[in-house]
Amino acid sequence: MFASVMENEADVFYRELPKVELHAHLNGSVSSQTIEKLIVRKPHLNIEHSMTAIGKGQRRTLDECFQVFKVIHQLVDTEEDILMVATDVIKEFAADGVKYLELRSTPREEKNTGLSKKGYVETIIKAIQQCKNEGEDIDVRFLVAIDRRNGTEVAMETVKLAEEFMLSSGGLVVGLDLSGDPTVGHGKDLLPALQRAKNCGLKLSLHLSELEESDLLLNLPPDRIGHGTFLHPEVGGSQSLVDKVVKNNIPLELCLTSNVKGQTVPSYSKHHFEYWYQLGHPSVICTDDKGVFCTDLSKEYQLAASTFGLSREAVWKLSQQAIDCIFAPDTVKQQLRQKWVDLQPQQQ
Ligand code: 6MZ
Repeated sequence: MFASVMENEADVFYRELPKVELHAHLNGSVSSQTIEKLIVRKPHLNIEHSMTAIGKGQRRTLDECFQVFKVIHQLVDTEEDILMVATDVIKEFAADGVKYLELRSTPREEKNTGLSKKGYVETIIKAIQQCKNEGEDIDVRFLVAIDRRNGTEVAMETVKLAEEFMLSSGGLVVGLDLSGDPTVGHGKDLLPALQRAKNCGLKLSLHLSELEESDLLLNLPPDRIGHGTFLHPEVGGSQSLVDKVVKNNIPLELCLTSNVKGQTVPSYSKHHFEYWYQLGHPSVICTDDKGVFCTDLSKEYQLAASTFGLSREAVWKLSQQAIDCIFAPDTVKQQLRQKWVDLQPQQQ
């Protein structure tokens, strides 16, 4: 047991590497330790660990992945739960060497527990502030997420909520995420909400999947792209989509384990990281759902390095360049760049 845990842990170099995490869904990031605490709080739900995580070597359809989130949502339905989950997740990222984190989550209302969407976001902000006050060495920002399953009206409400918090959170709420089951709804119906978000100064990170929809959404243009699995010609995309991404210099958030376990990419070696990395396009390694997919950011960097033959120097550069893609202002970028300089090993 101990040996297998050791085997799965990333090497020291990757754990000590300072990292930037830009694509992490809160409820997908809940660790097994935190799930354990939630299960103890809610024994009547009869939820077991195997229902909240996809282990080593396992694959699921994307639809099955979305079922897993539903189970976790049952476990996380009060402000108290959200506070615990968010502080645990932030501390775990910090312990993994993440120096800057953009967490994203879909505000939920739970009639049974009196949880409101506003209370949901406030609680996450509280968790971020608590971790800061406790001296955690990590700068955390928040992206309010739209789950496309909830339709256009909710999308617009979510943008208004995000707008409110962007103005009142002292810079902690920096943007908007569009996520959820890509087979539900159409991006064109969400355009007015996304356009409004953009106009009011929220940064946009969009999960791009369907081709026709991607073309439309790229015209906004978004500030970052989540996954971007089907953009390039070799996987059924097109050169014109690639050209739009390159012309607007839109960074990609790439999540290797998530894509392989969720079967949107056939294998690690066929992951589109290679395509974009070879183009020299800004590509940021991320976890997506570290709890559900049983990973962490150190492992993802190590996986990218071993799969695509990256030297340590190249890995260092990759993590450093992620700073250019963050949504926080330039002053934060400067601080992070200095941190990377201070932490750089003398000899690599
Ligand atoms: C699309 C995803 C996702 O918001 O409750 N989510 N959306 N693709 C993915 N790749 C596997 N992983 C997570 O976190 C869970 C929610 O994040 C989105 C889904 O809407 C999911 O319900 P929060 O914190």
